[in-house]
Amino acid sequence: MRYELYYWPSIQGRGEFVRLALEQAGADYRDVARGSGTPGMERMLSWHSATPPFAPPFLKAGKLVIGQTANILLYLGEHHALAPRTEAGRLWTHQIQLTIADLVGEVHDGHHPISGSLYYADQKAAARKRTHALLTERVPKFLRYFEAILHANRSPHGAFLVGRRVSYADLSLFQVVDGLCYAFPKASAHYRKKSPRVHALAKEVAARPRIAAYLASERRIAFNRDGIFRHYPELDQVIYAR
Ligand SMILES: N[C@@H](CCC(=O)N[C@@H](CS)C(=O)NCC(=O)O)C(=O)O
Repeated sequence: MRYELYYWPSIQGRGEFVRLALEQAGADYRDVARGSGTPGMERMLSWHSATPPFAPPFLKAGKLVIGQTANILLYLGEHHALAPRTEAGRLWTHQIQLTIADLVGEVHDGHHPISGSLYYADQKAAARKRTHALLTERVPKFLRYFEAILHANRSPHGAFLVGRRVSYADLSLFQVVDGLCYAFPKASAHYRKKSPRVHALAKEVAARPRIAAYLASERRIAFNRDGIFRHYPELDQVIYAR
């Protein structure tokens, strides 16, 4: 089956979490809007079907149309061995993914604290305050949490978030680390020291053959100022170890 991924064609955004899972799975997929623009996606977002997605990304898998990033990954995890088979393992992986989604939302709100429909330039003062809290309190707390999970799950075979094999949650954590490094290079220098397991996992994911090939390909859209992880030098802060 050839999947159809529907997402904005010029940003990594939330679609990237799905792209990484599809790439690691070696799945056959079409990134629809990158090939033929957004009209097809917008048609499906007119909410005329009985089970419409609210927003992109969404994935067409045969007759299924699956929305919400974490929900798409729940599906792909099950169908491509990117999550454990047990109920407890599947739910745990999903739980981690939902936590990553919370972090992603907070990163977005750093540069758009008042509204996504206003320009960054129109909410700069609030963005500065929000990003200060994001970088000094929230990101460190999330990273401490992932660090604790990796510590608890360590094994001689390496350290994944769940079980003994790579899961979609590991791919997503890589994406978060890569995004943070791009958006906040100064703060990330501190995070690298404080969360070595998280950063080692991100490095391991980036080096996996299918992911490395994807990252080097034209399919990987470069980070930019339209996505979730944005580099505004005035928001990046040097954080001193506590
Ligand atoms: N919770 C959803 C959020 C989806 C979302 O916010 N999509 C963005 C792009 S990353 C969008 O286009 N939203 C349009 C809107 O919310 O009106 C998910 O994780 O997939």
